[in-house]
Order: sequence, then C-alpha cells, then structure tokens
Amino acid sequence: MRKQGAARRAAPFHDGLGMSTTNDTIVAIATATGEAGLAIVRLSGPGALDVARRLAGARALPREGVRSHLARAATLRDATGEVLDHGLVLPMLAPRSYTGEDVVEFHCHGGALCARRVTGACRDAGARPAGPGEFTRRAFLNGRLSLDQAEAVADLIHAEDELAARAALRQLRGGLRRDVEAIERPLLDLLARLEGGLEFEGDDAAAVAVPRAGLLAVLDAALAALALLLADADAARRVREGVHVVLLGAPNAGKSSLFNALLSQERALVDAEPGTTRDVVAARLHHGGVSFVLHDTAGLRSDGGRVEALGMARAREAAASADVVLLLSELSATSGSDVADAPAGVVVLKVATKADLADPSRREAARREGRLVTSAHGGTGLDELRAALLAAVDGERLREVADLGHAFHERHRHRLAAAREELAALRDEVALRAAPAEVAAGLLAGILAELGEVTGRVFSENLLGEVFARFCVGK
Ligand SMILES: Nc1nc2c(ncn2[C@@H]2O[C@H](COP(=O)(O)OP(=O)(O)O)[C@@H](O)[C@H]2O)c(=O)[nH]1
Ligand SMILES: [Mg+2]
Repeated sequence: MRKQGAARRAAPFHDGLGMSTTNDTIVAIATATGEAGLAIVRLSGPGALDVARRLAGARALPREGVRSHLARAATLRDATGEVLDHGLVLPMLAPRSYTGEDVVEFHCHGGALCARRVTGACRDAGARPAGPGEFTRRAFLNGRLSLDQAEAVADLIHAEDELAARAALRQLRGGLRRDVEAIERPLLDLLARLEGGLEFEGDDAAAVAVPRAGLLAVLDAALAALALLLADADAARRVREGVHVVLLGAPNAGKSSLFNALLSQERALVDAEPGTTRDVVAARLHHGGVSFVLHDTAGLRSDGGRVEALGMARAREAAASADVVLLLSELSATSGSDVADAPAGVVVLKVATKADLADPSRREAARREGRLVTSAHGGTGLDELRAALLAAVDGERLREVADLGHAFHERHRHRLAAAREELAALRDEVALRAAPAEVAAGLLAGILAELGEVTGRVFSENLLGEVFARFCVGK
C-alpha cells in the first residue's frame, strides 16, 4: 500500500499552482529611455502576432505562414490609420523565443515618442503593459531559463565590469544550473528509491530499497560537492560587486590623497586640516581585470567633534565589511600612529604614506617591516600597491569562479548552505541513529526543496516576486 505522505513528497515540485497566468499578451519598451538611434518595443503572448498585425498590416505579418526570426520593414499605424513610425517588425514564434511564447519586436526610431506611441497602439489593440521582469518571468515559467539563469540576465544588465559580465554570461549559459543539477540528480534518484522502498513496508519490512552504505556514499558525495560550490561564495560576491577596499588611518595620514592618486582623479577632498573627510566616499578602480571599490573614510582619532565621530563610526562599519583594509600611517610620523585596528578576517595591507617627506633610510626600514612605501605626491609605490591589492584578492581565483558561472548571489548561497547543513544532519541520522527509510526520505525531500529553489525547480509566488523585483519593466 502506498503511503499518503510518501506519495505527496514524490509528486513533481514544479506544479505551478496559483502562478500568474500567461494567456494574456504583454507589451513594453525594452530599451532605455532617452535619445538614441533605436528603441525596441516588445510584445509577448498568444495574441502577439494579432496585436502586431493591427499596427504593421498583413503584408508584414501574413495571417498564414509568418516566418520566424525574419525582420520586415513596415509602416506602423494606430487604429485610426495615423502613421506612428516606419520601422522593422521581427516575429519570433513560440517556443523559439525569449519567453517561449509568440514574441514580436518593433524596432522603432529612438527617443521617447515613437516607442511610446507604438506601445500605446499595442495596448489599444489588446496588449497589457508588462510588469517589471515579466518577460523573463515568463521565460522561467515556460522552462526557457532556470531561476538562476533569469537572475543572471539581471546581473548581466547591471554588470559594471568585464569580470562581472563574463560571470553573468556563463551563469546564463547554465554554469551554476548544471552544477546544482549534478548535485540534485543522485539525491532525487535516492529519494525515489527510498520512497519505492516505503511502498513495501507494510508487506515486507526487510525490503529496504537502498542499503545504508550506498545511501551514505550518495550523501557524502553531495556534501563534498556542496562544500566545493560554497567555497566559491566569497569570490562570487567579489566578482559580482567588486572587491571592497577601505582606507583607514589617522587624520591627515594621507588617505584621501592616496585614494585620489590610485584613481588618478581628484575624487575626494584633500586638505591640510585634519578631519576633512567625514562621509565614506566610494569609487571604482579597475586593475588587472578585477574591479575594486575603494572607500575613503574619516580619519580615526579619539578627540574629533560630533560629526567627525559619526564619520568614524561609518569608517569602522565600512571596514567591518571590507575585503581588504589599507592601514595608512605617515612614514615620517613617530610610532604609534596606527590608531586604527582592522577587524578580524580581513586582509590588511600596511601602507606608509608621504614617502617624499622622509629620508631614504626611513623608507628602507619601513619596507623591511613589510609596509608598502608610497607617496601620493609623485606617485611612488602606487604600482606596487595596486599589485599588492591584486595579490591579496587572488585575481586568478576570481577569474576561475567567473568562468565557471559561479558568481552566485546571497540568495543562492543561503539555499546551498541550508541544504548542506540539513544534509549533514541527515547523514548523522543515517550513520549514527540508523534512521528508518521513511524518516530519511522526509529529510531528503526537505533538502531537495532547498536546493530546488536555487534553479527554481521548486518555487513559490513569493520567491518569484523576490527575484523579479530586481528587474525593470521591459526585461
Ligand atoms: N608631501 C606629501 N604630502 C601629502 C601626501 N599625501 C597627502 N599629503 C598632504 O597631507 C595632508 C592630508 O592629506 P589628506 O589626503 O587629506 O589626508 P587624510 O586626512 O588622511 O584624508 C594634505 O595637506 C596633503 O596635501 C604625500 O604623499 N606627500
Ligand atoms: Mg581625508
């Protein structure tokens, strides 16, 4: 006799119940607003061809035998016959389209007006304005993209440097999805076998479908693979966001000057008066294929004013979430100028500043102590400092992670980490307490639910809402 609970767990996860329907047709401008050569209006849904035909005519989009992926020139008109634009009409028929539905793109003249009028005419012809990320959401619901691939689309759009873009492209091509699915597959198979075993329980309790040793082997392999994937988490964040570098040091140590010198621009205010910098100023530095986010901070000292104290609190906050802290002190200053204490677990590079003011013996001594000797005036040591930054973050490793498409988000990391924790608990249940198949199956189903949320094999309306909130209209 098949058990109720087991039968429910064995049901496919991707039931899509209560999901938004995709039987209407949506329209949005897919390109950024502003003056440009072109603007693209995108239609998707079962009525896309009909709506588009109302604007472009049956010559451009015949009622029979529309050729997919073939653009035609057309005059676009509204319902009254008023000409809206001359442009291209590009039909992409289901399922070979971005959303998996019939899609039509109008390539209009750029600027706000043509595309807006074309969109309006599409609405008059029966299309509904698309919500944020709705095209990509449909692509996911129609199985064209996994959820992590959909997220990679947003990452690609938001990427600020080549490494982040490369990582997003690889994730979009299925880098992360493949590796997560490779972990899931044996676990899904194990679950099926465990539940298969449960069916016999009533008649023959001895017929255990999976011997314990085999079960442990599968769990151990999954644990190892998850650990490997999670080991990329830190590098993943650095690839996506850039490496956070915080400059700390006493007032007048030369932080703002070094910040500007590294960026080769006068970004932060520099003055001989201590306490000039109060807010944290951030700017990007691209070096060696890695993107660094430099943070200039208020000087740390014990006797600043109230606003300065707030600035110092921000400096400490920034340092707490930094990847690298540059601890600055003047080369010619007497000892004890390292007032800043860097938080644990952060790479700290000690930097001596204003080398041009100190005599050569002093520089030598500082180098021997392992400090990087620099001068913002004249540029001494800046190349060495950039090289040290690159070495500190292991740029090679960041490139590896980008190439694997493993630049996953906090959302993915949380699910993977939860799955690993639950897997370890399941392993203990089986190894130490000889958990019965039914208990193991229950725990395993929970683990697979966690893992499934990475790729969207398991999803809820809430999860989709959370993911697609990051998208803009037209994507
Ligand atoms: N000679 C020399 N003066 C510097 C150098 N870097 C900074 N200064 C001076 O030191 C003072 C404080 O610099 P600033 O960058 O504002 O220090 P911060 O308070 O740590 O941000 C300013 O008068 C700068 O011109 C340097 O490399 N050489
Ligand atoms: Mg400053």
